[in-house]
Amino acid sequence: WKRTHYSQELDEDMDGETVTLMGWVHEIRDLGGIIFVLLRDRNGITQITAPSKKITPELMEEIRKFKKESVIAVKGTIQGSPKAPGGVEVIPEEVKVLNESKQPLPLDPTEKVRAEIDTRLDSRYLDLRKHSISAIFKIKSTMLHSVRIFLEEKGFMEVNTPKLVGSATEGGTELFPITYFEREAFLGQSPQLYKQMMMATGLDKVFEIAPIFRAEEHDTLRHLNEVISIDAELAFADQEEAMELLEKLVHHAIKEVKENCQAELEDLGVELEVPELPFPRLEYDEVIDIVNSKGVQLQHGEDLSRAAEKALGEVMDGYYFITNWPSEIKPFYVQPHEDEPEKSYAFDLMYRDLEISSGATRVHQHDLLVKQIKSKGLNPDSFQRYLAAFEYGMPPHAGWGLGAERFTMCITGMKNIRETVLFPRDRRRLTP
Ligand code: AMO
Repeated sequence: WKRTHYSQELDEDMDGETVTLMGWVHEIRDLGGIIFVLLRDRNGITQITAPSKKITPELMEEIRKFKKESVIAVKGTIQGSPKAPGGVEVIPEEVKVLNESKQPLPLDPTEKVRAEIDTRLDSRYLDLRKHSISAIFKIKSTMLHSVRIFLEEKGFMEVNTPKLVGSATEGGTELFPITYFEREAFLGQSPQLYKQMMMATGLDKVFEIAPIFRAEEHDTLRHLNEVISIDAELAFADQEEAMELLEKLVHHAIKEVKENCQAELEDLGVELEVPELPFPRLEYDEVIDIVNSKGVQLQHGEDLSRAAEKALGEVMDGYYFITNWPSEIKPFYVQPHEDEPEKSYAFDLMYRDLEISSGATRVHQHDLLVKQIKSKGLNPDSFQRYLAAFEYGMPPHAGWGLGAERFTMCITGMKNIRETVLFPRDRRRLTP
């Protein structure tokens, strides 16, 4: 037995041809004299039609015993059938149950009975049999692929940095401590320090696509404890170049998804719009005015609250940058303005009310970096090896981190970040 075709490869022009399909029993309808089985495979569904007039009683009995979600192989002849999905049906000649599914099912892949997200995540292998769910991951995969191609074409080299680390990088979010032999260590919150150290190597342009770990305690639709971060760092560059790279990458990835994932977007009912370049740029001070004008309190020097993000999202429809953030709410590695050090060269990329990326021109001057580490209440001694890279020829540089799941949410229209991760990790969930 060898599979010859996927469901989607069958059409009326193949009338009379013999094919072998393999997949799952999506549905079975037994009308006595005729049995209809819907066989579902990676891309589609084919109707297997078994009329007692045309096939042997033994074969009829074998088919009658099929159970929902069992894995089957069907060898048969194609016959044009305008009413069947895809315009064809297959009249079976031989069938084989490759593996029988237990009954009852923990959830119904035909979606006649809708399941809660927790039930779905518990049985993710079954949940993903729905084409409307696997579509999200095909889109995510296309997005990640297009990001890699885009960055490589721009001269970026893909790197891998450690996820077992000795110190914090981002203020604000908590670290996951782990036991590292006789010492304490942490799961990496961001490749920040490593991608910056790469700038001192002469490799100039690097990117990494890898997990980051955040011990965020809150339970929201936008946070997980493990996500994939798309990180880029560019030497001899400032925030303007970093922002331009980021907006072009976002634009390119959306264009690629629109071109290559038509069926998946349709499965999700998404009309994807390719955003126009350049993206609007708002200054932090303007954001305060907008938010306050919507009746939401936001003081200068505060990070955006959820209410502030929502108010902003009502005014700003697509992708946009927020620039000139106060230094006090940005991490130590962000370059302050020379003449007005309370302002920084940091930016966030937003989509409506959702932050999808942060970036900045970095501090490349050793002494200023030490000063900023201290002013954030951190100890420069724990950054010794990182700081050393700034003493022997560190070029000016800039970069950003783009959350792969939040970006996938923007493209697929998902409201819950859990929908965009195969096996999400949140405060309550560590399995499967
Ligand atoms: P930041 O902490 O803003 O910046 O993270 C960058 C982007 O990563 C995503 N992200 C998350 N997504 C879901 N759940 C989380 N818990 C979570 N944490 C982060 C978001 C966010 O915009 N080192 C800097 C980047 C840089 O300056 O290069 C950083 O990590 O989409």
